[in-house]
Amino acid sequence: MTATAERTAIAAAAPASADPSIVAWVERIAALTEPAAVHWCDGSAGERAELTEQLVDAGTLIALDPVKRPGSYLARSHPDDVARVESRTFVCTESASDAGPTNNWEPPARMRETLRDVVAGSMRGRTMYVMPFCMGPLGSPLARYGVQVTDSPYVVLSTGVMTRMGAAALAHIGPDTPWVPAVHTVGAPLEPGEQDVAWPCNDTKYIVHFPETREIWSYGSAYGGNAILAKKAFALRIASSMGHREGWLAAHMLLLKVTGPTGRVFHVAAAFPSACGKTNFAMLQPTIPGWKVETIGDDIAWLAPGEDGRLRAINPEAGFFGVAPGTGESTNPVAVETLDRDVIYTNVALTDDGDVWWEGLTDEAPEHLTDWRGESWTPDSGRPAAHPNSRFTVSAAQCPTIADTWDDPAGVVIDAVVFGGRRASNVPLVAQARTWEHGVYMGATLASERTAAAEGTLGELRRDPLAMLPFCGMHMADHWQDWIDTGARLRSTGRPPAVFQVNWFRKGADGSFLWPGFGENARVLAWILGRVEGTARGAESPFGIVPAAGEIDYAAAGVSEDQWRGLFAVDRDALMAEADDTAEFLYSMGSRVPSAIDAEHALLRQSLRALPHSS
Ligand code: GTP
Ligand code: SPV
Ligand code: MN
Repeated sequence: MTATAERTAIAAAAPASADPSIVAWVERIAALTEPAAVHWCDGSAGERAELTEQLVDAGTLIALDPVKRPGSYLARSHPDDVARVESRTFVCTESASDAGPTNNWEPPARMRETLRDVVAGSMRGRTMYVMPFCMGPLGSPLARYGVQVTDSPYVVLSTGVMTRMGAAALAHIGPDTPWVPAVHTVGAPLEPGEQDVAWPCNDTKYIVHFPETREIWSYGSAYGGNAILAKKAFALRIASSMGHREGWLAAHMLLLKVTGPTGRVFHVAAAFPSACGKTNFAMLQPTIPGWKVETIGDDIAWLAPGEDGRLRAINPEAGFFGVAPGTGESTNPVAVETLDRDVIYTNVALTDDGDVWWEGLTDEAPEHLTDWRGESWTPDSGRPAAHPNSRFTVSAAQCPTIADTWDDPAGVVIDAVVFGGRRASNVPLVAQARTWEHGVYMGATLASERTAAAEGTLGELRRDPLAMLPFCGMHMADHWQDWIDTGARLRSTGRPPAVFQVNWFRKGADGSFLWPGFGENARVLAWILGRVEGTARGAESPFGIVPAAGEIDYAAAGVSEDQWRGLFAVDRDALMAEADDTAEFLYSMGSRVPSAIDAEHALLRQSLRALPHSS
């Protein structure tokens, strides 16, 4: 077939509702990547069933026991394609200074050339799938659109769960609708007659963003955030830059709805770095009577001041791509129930009777398993059965605690904003910011111990401002300024939400967690909302406002008085050293750091200097 005939075939196969701009782009990418076929996804159940069957035949998916796990499958990735690759993630703005010091940068022209070279012919022997998708409720003024092409049917299934993908999204993209083009290839072309592998990928990887022209290119990985480009690449990196220009905020935040004992309804947006507790907090089951928590989102929120002057938020996603290890009846029973059907599991262990298992699902491991690499495993094997970053992909709609407002096109009104990290020391269980600006400072200077969600050394403490370090598609300090400006806008018409910092992970001298976490976090949440309502008492501390004595019944959570004191301990020397480190960090961010952030830092220093010396 000649190139021209092929292009005509693509146009002929395109749905009638496809905007010509999409068809032309698909033709261009097909000419570059040379797929054997092009499939326009409609997002239907039939399409899903067909692709699933194809992936089972190819050995990419293993069908789980249809009684124990109906409609559910296990995928085992290539052992080197198990997490996001931050070192291979690029933000390519015309000027390096617009990507800022926290991003890998290359000049767009050079990166385009590199990409053209690696991507040329990369889909040979494979089908290119075209996935129109919508982030946010279809038709919502806050929703945004995109089209991803991919040569991975596993990525098609995942995107089908995680976004509103298919014909309905396509129908919403008219001639005047901006849409973000996203190219994804596993980078493993097949020669004629070549046998495919279960998880094709490439040692070379590129996850590239062009925020100014709003494009995404991803090469070499089929894993999570590297490949489901609607998620981190679009809904955080490109979206942070879109929001900068349009007056809204993209945040690595869960959203939850809380009904208090008086019947008052609150909404909370909370940012925690990867694998630091968002999904768990979003599905929290309160241990205190009278409180009800419902789920709106577990990973990403788009926030915008509404016409009423209140901060509103939507969850742009439609599913959960959640961390499996640690998810069990005693920690997150809601997730366990959500996972009882129609789930794609990636890199968990397989039981001998066709079920899945991971560390923390049950207290005791089964006597025999097949581990995430496909090898025989027993409790004496001395290695985890599930990969620490193994995940489940499941539709949000099947979560038993999903709020009926979770897909409200108008979004929900946010009453409290929370920032949290994984901190063994220095950071208290909870503190309220004195002002919006103080809250943005807490978020901007957030540090957290590294997890398995990306490559790197586990446990190493690093700054993760606003939990956005790997996800900010712009200069980080400009993103802080967007937060400061949002507060100013909200203040001009009403009141910005209250802001808090939490830390579920503080450890005692013996190295164990001081706070039981999970459902008991409801005690902290109740105090937070009590502060919003004006009913809970606080006390001044260098961290901000902490619960006054007697405000949180820690004993009922099984926490001793000593442990409670440990959760709020103020070690002057350690805090001074951290403040020095913060100063260096702020300096490293350059001259764009908002003056309000510098002012908050000076205030913190002042309050630390006023403290009595550590005994
Ligand atoms: P991403 O999907 O990577 O963005 O992660 P996430 O922020 O949604 O984290 P998630 O809720 O999946 O939790 C990650 C890990 O932290 C899991 O192993 C949880 O069991 C554990 N975890 C969550 N909440 C708590 C808590 O309150 N206390 C303790 N000790 N561990 C927690
Ligand atoms: C994270 O790492 O924050 C995730 C998983 O939510 S991924 O989609 O792979 O980025
Ligand atoms: Mn995340």
